[in-house]
Amino acid sequence: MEERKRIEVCFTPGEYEYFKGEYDIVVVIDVLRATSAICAAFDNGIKAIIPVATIEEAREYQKKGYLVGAERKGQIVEGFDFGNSPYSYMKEELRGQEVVLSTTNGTKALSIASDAPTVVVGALNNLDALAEWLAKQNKNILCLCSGWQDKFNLEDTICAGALCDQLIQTGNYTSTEDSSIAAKYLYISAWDNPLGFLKSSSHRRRLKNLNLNEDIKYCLTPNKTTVIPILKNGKLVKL
Ligand code: 3SL
Repeated sequence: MEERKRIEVCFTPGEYEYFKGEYDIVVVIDVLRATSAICAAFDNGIKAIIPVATIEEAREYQKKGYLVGAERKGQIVEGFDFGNSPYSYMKEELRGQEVVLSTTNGTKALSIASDAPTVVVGALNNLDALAEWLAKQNKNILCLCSGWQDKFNLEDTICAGALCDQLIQTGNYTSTEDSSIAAKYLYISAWDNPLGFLKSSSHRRRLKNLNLNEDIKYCLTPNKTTVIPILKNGKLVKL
């Protein structure tokens, strides 16, 4: 019998070095809000997103005439075209465009993972489509949670746990790390009511204080889209 593949969870970019190099596919997750906004952008017909880790890199692209989104601590960075709200990417004028994006944690995680053979974007918004695609790859998978400034967060972990659960249920995958087992249990506890479960989570509070309730609701709604963004030569494109 063929050995089962692994799906594991890394809680924060800061721990990535301990997982690095062992996985064929890395799923970068930043439910609130970077990877949800990226899925919304592709759902709306954006052509490509160039994720950059720093504001300096974002400024360089801006000088070259690119449309650039930049967010730090939940807010649009002054001087940029938009931030990180999924709703910013639903505008008609962005269809068919190539844009640049820099966010506090999500694009940093994408940049850290960029040396992996395959990097895809995960969110609750594309959960089932992504799980179905991952199951067909039959490869070792790491879910890299973006967290918050290298600290653990609940929403990314729940999303990673949901992916583990779906893949384990196929019978072809297993999770052996305690982080993955914990993520799966958190997902099981949260799933009846993710919005309620995350009521007191740190980033939900942070975004609520910025009056971003609609963004929170959008990002915490599973399966709004079937798009799977994938990193190719430094750009995210639709798979
Ligand atoms: O950390 C990130 O990359 C962002 O998603 C944070 S925020 O939701 O825009 O505040």
